Amino acid sequence: MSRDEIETLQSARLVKQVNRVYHNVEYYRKKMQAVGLEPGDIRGIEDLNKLPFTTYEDLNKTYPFGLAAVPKSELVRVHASSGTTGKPKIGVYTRRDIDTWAECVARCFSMAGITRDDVIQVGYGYGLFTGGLGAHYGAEYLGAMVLPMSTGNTKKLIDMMVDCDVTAIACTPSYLLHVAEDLEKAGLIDKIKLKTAICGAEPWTDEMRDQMEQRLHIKAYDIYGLTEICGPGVACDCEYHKGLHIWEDHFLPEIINPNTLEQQPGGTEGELVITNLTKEGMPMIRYRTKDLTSLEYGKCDCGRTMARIQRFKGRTDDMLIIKGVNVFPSQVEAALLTVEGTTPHYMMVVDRVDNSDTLEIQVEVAESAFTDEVSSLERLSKEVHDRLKTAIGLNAKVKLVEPNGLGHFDGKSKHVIDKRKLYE
Ligand code: DLL
Repeated sequence: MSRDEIETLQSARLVKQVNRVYHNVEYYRKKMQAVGLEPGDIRGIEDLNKLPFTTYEDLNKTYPFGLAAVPKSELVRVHASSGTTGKPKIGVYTRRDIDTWAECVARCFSMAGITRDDVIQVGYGYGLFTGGLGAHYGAEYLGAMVLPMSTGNTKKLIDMMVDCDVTAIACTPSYLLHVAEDLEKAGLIDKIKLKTAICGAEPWTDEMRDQMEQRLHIKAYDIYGLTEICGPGVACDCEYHKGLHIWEDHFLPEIINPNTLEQQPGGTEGELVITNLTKEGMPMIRYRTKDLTSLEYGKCDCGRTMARIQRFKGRTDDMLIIKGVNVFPSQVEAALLTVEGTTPHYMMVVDRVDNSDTLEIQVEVAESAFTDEVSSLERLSKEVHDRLKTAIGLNAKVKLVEPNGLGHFDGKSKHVIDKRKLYE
């Protein structure tokens, strides 16, 4: 499609979507009324910047189904990912939303050269996380054969990769490097038929791509998405790796300056904002993703005309992605507050060792609980570990520190040391 054709389609879909949410979602209607807007004021994408933004705080206030634009009986699926200390961010889907999502993921896979002749392992987690089922439905939509491996059993993944002549894999980039290492150790690199990897859910670098391509003799592609919009499959890169093509017929992207909230022109960095043009279940209108990047509108060397999301530069909030799991320091803090004998003085040290993310939580012990008795410190350490496991779903190494041992800073204290340097 030419830029004109894309924009004409987007405008028609935006007008329809704004009408739907105005009439079906009280929360959106009130937000529009608060700024004096009626659906008729939105005549096309040129009027997009009149619409109020939607944020995580809106999702939190209306949790779980307050932004649904259809009756509950029309909803067939719920996915979720961590919020801060509030409620999880959720996405809900109608039957048609599931099909649209599968088609978007299938387009990504197809752009990466995957066809119905491929055998694909899905190594993203299945469950509330969108990665597993999202990739699964996309691969089936394409007609490929899917092995729903999920996460957690690398030995079985490797065995079946060899036995079933697996040709493609969808998983996080850090996990794929871990798989590469295990394949090397087992001397199995020459026994696999893998040719393509579709990696996403966390930021990764060109160096990581080079490593996986060289070590596994494959081509690796970058896939982006987020629960609130649908999950994986919002955008993916083509063989030229000059940005991730966003499926603009379903997702209307903008870049805003996160401070002034002004729309920015192509090529300028800022916060990515996405509007769901076709989602029925819980459409997001100008959703602030908190991901920092820029958009490139020129035609790509591959011939595709849909805009490309450029390298991610970070986030406007303090969300970390550790082993593919979204984690907020505020969740760690809230968990520590429930453990008697600890203080809210803590430091999260995130690193990548042997291609696997590690998380160490250093926490100051309260004066009252500080003792030389090893067994009671061990008990405290285990309790912190277990509470964190429940709160964030990760096994953290816990290091107890003596009172005032972390040093206190003036002003805003620093709670994270991320040694991975994933954003350049
Ligand atoms: O991570 C959806 C997904 C699953 C995408 C599988 C790709 C593959 P959430 O758990 O809601 O959804 O996390 C969304 O993860 O706002 C980004 O900050 C980050 N993210 C996702 N993909 C990429 C990527 C899934 N390719 C949040 N590069 C987003 C950089 C990514 N960051």
